[in-house]
Amino acid sequence: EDGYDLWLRYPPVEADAAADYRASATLLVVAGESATLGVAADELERGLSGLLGATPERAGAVSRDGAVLVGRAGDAAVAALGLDLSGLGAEGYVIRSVIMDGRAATVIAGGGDAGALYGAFHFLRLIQTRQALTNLDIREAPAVNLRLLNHWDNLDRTVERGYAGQSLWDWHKLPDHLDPRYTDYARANASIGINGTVINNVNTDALSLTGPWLEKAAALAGVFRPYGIRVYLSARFSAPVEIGGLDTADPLDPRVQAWWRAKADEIYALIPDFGGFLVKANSEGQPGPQDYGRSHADGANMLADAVAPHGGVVMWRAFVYDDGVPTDRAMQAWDEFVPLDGQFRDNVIVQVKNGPIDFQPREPFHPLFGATPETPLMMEFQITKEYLGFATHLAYLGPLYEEVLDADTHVRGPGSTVAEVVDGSLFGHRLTGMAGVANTGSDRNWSGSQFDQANWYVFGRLAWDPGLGAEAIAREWAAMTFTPDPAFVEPVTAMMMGSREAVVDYMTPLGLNHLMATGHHYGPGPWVDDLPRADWNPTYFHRADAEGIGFDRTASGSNAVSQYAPDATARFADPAQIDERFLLWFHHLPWDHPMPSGRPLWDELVARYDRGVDAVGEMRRTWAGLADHVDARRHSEVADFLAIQEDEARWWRDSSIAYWRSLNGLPMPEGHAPPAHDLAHYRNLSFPHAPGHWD
Ligand code: BDP
Repeated sequence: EDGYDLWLRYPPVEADAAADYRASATLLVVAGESATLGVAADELERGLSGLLGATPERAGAVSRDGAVLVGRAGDAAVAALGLDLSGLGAEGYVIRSVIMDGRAATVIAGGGDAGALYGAFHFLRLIQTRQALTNLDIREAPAVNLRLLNHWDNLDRTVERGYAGQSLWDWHKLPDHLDPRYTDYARANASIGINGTVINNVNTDALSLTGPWLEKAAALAGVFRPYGIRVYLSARFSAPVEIGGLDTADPLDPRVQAWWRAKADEIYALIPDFGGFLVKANSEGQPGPQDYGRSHADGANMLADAVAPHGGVVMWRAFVYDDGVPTDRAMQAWDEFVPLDGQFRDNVIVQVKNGPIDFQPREPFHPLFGATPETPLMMEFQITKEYLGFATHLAYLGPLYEEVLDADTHVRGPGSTVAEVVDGSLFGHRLTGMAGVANTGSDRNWSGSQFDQANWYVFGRLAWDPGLGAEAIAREWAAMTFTPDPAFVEPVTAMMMGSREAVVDYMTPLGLNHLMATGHHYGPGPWVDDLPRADWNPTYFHRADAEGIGFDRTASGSNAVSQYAPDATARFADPAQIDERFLLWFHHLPWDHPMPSGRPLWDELVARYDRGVDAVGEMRRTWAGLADHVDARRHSEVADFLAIQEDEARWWRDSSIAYWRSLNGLPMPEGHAPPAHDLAHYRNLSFPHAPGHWD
């Protein structure tokens, strides 16, 4: 057990439960023929034979009690059942206990191919999580259309912000050799409803749009297709110049438009179900329409027109910040995109990070959500933990995703959640989506750590249904990935649910953010103030001095708070009303500001750091106590990583406290130990390639 099998392990169920399950899976009847039904049937065979120790016989009809029938709405055997399959779309499905020809059977009926496959995985999950297979009456359809992984994978096989080895895509051997791992990747994604993958980095190379690279992409698309997964590409805006021989990439120039149309035609000839383009433009030095005095809408629409005849989409990112020092970087996306509302083509969707800065351990929701009634927005979450301790720190991101999706934008009155913006219901949009920046790589365990697999898993499950709840998903994942024994699942679920808050506490408590050291974003660097752009420096974000700490985003400061709807603004703008988790994001406050706990701000801050470190110690103890439930290899890997995490949580705590004290001169609050070393010690630590022992 090295984690390769993810949550699709299918080990034998306990003997006393197996008999009942076997009685409900005696025969496998596939109602029609297609590549997707083929892989659905294969997965059912594989899963059932692993879980139940008996491969169900394949049969042409339900001739015995306990048959499993899998098919699509249009297949005769499914249609004959007269089930209500309306409104499922191609990806929805029902799973029902039925009587067919006098026999008890379970039907897994997809609206289309993908639905049948998703239903098959759901059926297996029922057994994996030890639910009964009797009286089933399940109906599912995805909340959003585009459920995508974004791979920040480069053509040299490095992965930007990837902590799990090299890129999964072995470009060198593509398109001629198809690593079986591509198929397992597709299975894993299909099992959680992910239906698209952007295979190259948003900081992209125009080369990826040249013939040989398109052939490699087409080869991957061929592997993924039966699993209902489409390939998308990040497109470099200046490609017409770099690989097209033009002297401009101006989106209003007819030659540029013609070049992109021809490029789209070329791509679709190779990949008929190509999904479309993802674009990072005019951000962090990337080229874009503004280089020619044009707007994001001009750029997006030009690409949208090129893919529209083929049914493709353009996902245009709103993560923009450019040269010059803004008053408040958190405001730039709203400033640039709100005026463009209503100007985008129907096949453009604007992709917005969950928060206004950049994938911090905690941020308030991005103010664009709810601010563009005429423009569909898709959510961009980061699955890879760029700012949350890479692969070694255990942080289950379900609560982060859930917190953002459940956040109330107030734009159409109370209860106008971010999830309703994203699923299209708030403004009636049909094009909807969620993207997750992937954490996969060539490591045997895919994600760099066993528990980071859960972040891939929860992303997919919440993109399918934002209402599922992070906790239920954690429970499901833990049961499938390790063991469904409640003596394991309950403590592990509790540990996972508290883990992200622990990271927030020891890295960036009370709304602080972006305090990570330069470049790599790993360890603490709250003192860093020497980077060329003001907004790359942690000091820009925390604004601490002798008197106080925090970024004033109210009317007396940058007034970023005014970008939210009035009710949300009122809540955030008042230090007495604001949720203290966002306090220092919006307010600059004196160190003795009284907190809801009754403690002054300084004491509260120190208490949070200690709470974070203690929580990691508790996680270690919990995990140590579960050794009997987990195979030795995975158990010890997790235990090692938790030890690293505890050590580094203390590093974060001690160095941050030492730094704040160098500014405020305050004594340690009673009962809290001073940092182990002085500030100079922490400032002088450096680890050019990888961290070592900091102490
Ligand atoms: C930041 C990353 C950077 C990405 C950028 C983006 O540090 O590597 O290129 O986001 O999303 O979080 O474009």
